[in-house]
Amino acid sequence: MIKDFRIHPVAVADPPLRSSYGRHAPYALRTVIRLDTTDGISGAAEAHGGEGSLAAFHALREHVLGMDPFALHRLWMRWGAGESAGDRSQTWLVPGENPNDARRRAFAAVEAACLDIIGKAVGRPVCDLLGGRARDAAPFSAYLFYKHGGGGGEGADAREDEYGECLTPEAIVRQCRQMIARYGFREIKLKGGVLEPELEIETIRLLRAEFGPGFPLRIDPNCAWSVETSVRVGLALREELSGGGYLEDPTAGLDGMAEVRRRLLAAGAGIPLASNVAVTGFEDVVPAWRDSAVQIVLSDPHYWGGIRAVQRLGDLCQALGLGLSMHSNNHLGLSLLIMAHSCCATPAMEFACDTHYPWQHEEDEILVGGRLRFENGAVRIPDRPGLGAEVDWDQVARLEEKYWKLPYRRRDDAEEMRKHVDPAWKRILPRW
Ligand code: GKR
Ligand code: MG
Repeated sequence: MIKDFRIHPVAVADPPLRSSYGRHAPYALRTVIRLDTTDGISGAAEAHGGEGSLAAFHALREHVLGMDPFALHRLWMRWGAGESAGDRSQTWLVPGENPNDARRRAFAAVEAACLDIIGKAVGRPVCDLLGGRARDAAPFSAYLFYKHGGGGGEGADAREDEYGECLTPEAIVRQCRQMIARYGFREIKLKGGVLEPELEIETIRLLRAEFGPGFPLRIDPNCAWSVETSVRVGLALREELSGGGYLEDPTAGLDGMAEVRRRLLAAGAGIPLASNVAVTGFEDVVPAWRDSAVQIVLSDPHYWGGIRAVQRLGDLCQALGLGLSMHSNNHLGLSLLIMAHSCCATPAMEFACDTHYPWQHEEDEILVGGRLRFENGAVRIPDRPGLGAEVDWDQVARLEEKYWKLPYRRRDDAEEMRKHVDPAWKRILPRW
């Protein structure tokens, strides 16, 4: 039985990465939770951060205290019944800031912590509890960002800037070389929607010229483009985004995506469209498939409702003939483990998953033993029960102290743009 539920908001240094949402703040916000059972076993999980997540966890707490960690369906039946039916898309709100999926995000973290407990109780890793491993290691992609100079953090807490300013196609190629040399990634994702589309096309072409077709490429402008621009970029990059690559959320909404797909196909370009903006829950999958708006769904064990939700999504995608990949936001090692278990326990996960992990720093890791290691771009499931790592709770306490001292309570990339780049900056969709 669960006798204690601790909720720790934390702040983690983050470099000034750019996307169509704006610019990352010097700190990314996360929440680390801990459940303790009457048998003396504890489980942990990591989730989105800030005050919205915190409120959801505090509301969920009373349902979790006294529960059997095996009784996850019952918990969802009670808690998920209150889920709001409103818009869960990420068109305007970044993942983790939409109140309409706050309940499933909080549930997902409790599920991961309960699976951690169950794994420890029976002495097996989490993915072995869920049907076993489709693969022993989870492959991840090199997630490239245009960025300003700076490594994240502020003042005396500023971090080393490993990648420097990257606001040109050449600088992104350099960033990619560095990242691949360090982590061994075999697939590449570029966060677009930042520079003029012509420059982003050039960036993808330079990446192809440098790394060759053995490294599938994807670009994700988070809806910054009109249907016309999306088609123009798609046609310009029809070679580069084929062969295991994809075009992710070029434009807003399923109707827009469907129109892009129709026009690309009519021009003989079969590059698949992927989405984590328009497709964020099971409710969206059939409409996206029916209208041929999306060919690859990006899962995420955080906001889809947990590791088992990713497995169910994999089955649904397979039945509909859709591909499956995985989305990421800034995160620490505990989330990386949740993502790795989700990938390894889901046979349908055929693309390397996204991860922001290279953008965080050793000083902020909350796992005993430090940062997790990538081998050839993949994270091996640890040979330990549960999620496979011990949390350093003193470090969590230090990061929580920082959270309460700092003014950041939600992710607001537009505000950071106004502070540092252009006082009049507004998110405009489509921008090009
Ligand atoms: O970290 O700026 C970012 C990304 O734009 C992130 O917020 C997105 O959710 O990585 C994400 C995506 O694939 O859309
Ligand atoms: Mg995306």
